[in-house]
Amino acid sequence: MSVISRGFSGRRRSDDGRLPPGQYLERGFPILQATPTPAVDTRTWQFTITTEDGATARRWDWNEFKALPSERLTKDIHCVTKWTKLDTDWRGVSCDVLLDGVDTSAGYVMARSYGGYTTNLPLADLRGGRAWVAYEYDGAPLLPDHGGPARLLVPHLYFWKSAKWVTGFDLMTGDKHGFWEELGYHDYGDPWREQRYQGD
Ligand SMILES: Nc1nc2c(c(=O)[nH]1)N[C@H]1C(S)=C(S)[C@@H](COP(=O)(O)O)O[C@H]1N2
Ligand SMILES: [Mo]
Repeated sequence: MSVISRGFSGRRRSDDGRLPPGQYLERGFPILQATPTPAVDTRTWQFTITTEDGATARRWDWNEFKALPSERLTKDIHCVTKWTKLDTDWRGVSCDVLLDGVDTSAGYVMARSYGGYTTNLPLADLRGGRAWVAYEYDGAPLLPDHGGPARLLVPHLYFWKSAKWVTGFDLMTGDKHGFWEELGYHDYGDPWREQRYQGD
């Protein structure tokens, strides 16, 4: 932090405007999950993309996935339980790379995970440099409790959309509920519009 980043309130200016409504600043990295951490072996790991007709359009094993072009990025993340963590540091493969050339007219995606977790998103939100399949955190392999070996990272939506232990995307013509959405969480989940629950 530079000296000029201190505003008159004494708060770091870099935090100003970065907390969505109803969120508080978290300095640790909480672990939140509906099921125990699954054992995911990179020797059998795979990531697949299926299109709306059920066909498998893309498949990578771990070595193929790690050979894809990756990016290191710094993002703020926002959990619906009201914590926000600033400047989290990741490496991952952009979903633009994963979806490149996939022939589809689907509007939605179900992300699915080892262990059975699912979450739905508009396909457009995985495009445009806004979503990654991340496999490093703070310069080290992503820990299993945080979704390692690889998790979805969609920082512009509440963090439940960032499926840990992700194993692929199923492209869908219409929207469907994933795990938390079926239990009442919002279909889209924009933290800046406080879309926590269905109807928000
Ligand atoms: N597979 C899977 N992914 C998941 C979840 C889960 O229960 N299972 N929980 C979600 C929720 S609610 C949050 S807030 C984040 C938490 O990620 P973290 O444990 O790395 O902080 O993971 C999301 N991804
Ligand atoms: Mo969450």
